[in-house]
Amino acid sequence: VIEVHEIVVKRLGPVPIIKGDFHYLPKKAKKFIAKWVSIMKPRCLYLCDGSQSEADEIIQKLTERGTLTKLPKYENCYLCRTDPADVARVESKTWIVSQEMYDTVPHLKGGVKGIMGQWMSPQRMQEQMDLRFPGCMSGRTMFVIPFSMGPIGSPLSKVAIQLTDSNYVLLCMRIMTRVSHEVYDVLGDNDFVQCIHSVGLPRPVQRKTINHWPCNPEKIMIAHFPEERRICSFGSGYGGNSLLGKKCFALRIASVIARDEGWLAEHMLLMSIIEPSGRETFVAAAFPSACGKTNLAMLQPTLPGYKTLCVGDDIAWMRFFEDGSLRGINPESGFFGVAPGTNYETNPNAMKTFQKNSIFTNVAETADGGYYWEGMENEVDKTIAITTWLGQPWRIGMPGKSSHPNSRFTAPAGQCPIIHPKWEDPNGVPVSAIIFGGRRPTGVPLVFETFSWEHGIAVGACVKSEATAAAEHSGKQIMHDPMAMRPFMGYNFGHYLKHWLELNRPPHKCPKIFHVNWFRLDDHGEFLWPGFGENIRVLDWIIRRVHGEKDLGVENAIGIVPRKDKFRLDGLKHPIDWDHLFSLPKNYWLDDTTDSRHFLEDMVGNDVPQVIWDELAAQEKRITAL
Ligand code: SAT
Ligand code: MN
Repeated sequence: VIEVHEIVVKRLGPVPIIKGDFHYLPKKAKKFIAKWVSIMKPRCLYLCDGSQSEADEIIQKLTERGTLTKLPKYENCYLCRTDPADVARVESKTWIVSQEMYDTVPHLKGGVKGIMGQWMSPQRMQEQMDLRFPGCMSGRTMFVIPFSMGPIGSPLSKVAIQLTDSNYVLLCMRIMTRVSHEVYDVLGDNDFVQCIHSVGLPRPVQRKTINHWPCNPEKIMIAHFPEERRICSFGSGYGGNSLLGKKCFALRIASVIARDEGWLAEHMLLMSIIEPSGRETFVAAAFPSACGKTNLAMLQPTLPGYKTLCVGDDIAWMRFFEDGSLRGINPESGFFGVAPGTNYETNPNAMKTFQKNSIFTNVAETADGGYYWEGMENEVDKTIAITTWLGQPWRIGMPGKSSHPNSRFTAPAGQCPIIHPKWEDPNGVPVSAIIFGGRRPTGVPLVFETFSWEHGIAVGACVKSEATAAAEHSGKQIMHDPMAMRPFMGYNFGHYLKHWLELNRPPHKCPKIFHVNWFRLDDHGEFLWPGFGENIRVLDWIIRRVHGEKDLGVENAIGIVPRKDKFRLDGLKHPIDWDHLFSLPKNYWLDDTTDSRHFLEDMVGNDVPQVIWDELAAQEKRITAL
């Protein structure tokens, strides 16, 4: 036991450091840690270095305690069941704090409750913090996690330090981000993003712990301070609430840094498509949570001779370089993917990625020590005994679900069989197309290209999707999710649109923008498009458009759609209803455009840039003329 550095000692007396050497840390890191030790009062400090022995030690502790269950069917894989009250992001308890309200949220008409982010004043937030953080780590170990988003030392990367009292969070952060002592060398005397996380259950506990998963759902609060580059998260141990490198930093805080520095932090996958000729094209695609970004990013093409490679499945940081090209990195180093629906048919590359060194959260377990979830019916012995995510005995065919719909796998990106050799290139990869999309059961064609950068942004601003289980929303309602960023905006969405629009300036070569929808249904409620590996056909059309191949499309009221004879339909297992798949029901689109207009008026108000209104008006005119 070594005693903490004198600044800590002065404030609260000795707090033992059970691992690591405090003296070695940069001054600003020491100060930050000391401050939060004095507020949260942990029993001891554990300075993480990212080594394997560190993971082994934590895993052993968690398996002994019962938080993790080893899945002996695979190598170094574990199952974690959370408290069933802590299973998804909690958007209603997520806040952005800024001095000026309108830096965070748009100007809205009186009485309108906005959905593009929640603002709280620094004063009010301080009151909320004071009700939660003082003493919140009492009796617990505080882990200090130095991490980099993006390859350590890359000009596109950013470093941060997360404090947490959850060892599950530490294990997941080690997969999802680059945890390393080297971060301190990069840091030097510079500032870093400050990430403070507590499960919010000091000892002795006031609330019964379920599944050895401490949390405090009634007091959940995820607060972002973009001006200070700080995140304070309380009460939840789950995913987007607690792995602060992910949505909190890489999207909410980073979107603000990106605005200030002239780049983009987006909720997008990054991948490349290699045609039989060998030509490689990179695309970025933004879909709301749980709409299949991971499946597209790891697509296994059905068209012979095509190959795809994955750079990232959730977040892209992109910047225009001096030669005008847009280049992007995946700031993460792992996948936190939705488990249900994933199988060797829909996403073989994901399945292969998580055969070792992975964590499964809120899935079911088979009697032979494997994972199980909805969608794996054909890949396990159908009679095998299963234990559900709630610990109940269950078998395939019984009522109810084996796994939570937002159950997840957490797996190292480097294990993906089609990970791009350049996925950690400090200069990123060149992005030639941007694709928006969502779950749209009616009206929206399989694919269309927008008419311009400005029209593409307008289309992105009107992205909608069926609600998913990734947050607390329920039911099948269609929700607006502009740019797939609604839950992840760090600043005023109108200013964000302006920022996007202003990027169209010399020498920037703005990529073409497309919209896709794999989820359109026929009159019997069946999907009109097979999706998954067959989506290569859509990507093929997109990249041929990008490279300027002639006569591929026809203009209609919403954009450019494929000419049927120029779209690869050969070899599809089942005939498709092309006319339905691409139809533009006039009344549907009139309603849809009106709905989008109302959404922008109500939720973004005066902050909508005029160019977006112009694009919408032009679209309305084209639809009316149908
Ligand atoms: O829980 S996360 O926010 O990390 C997943 C998602 O909603 O995309
Ligand atoms: Mn996501």
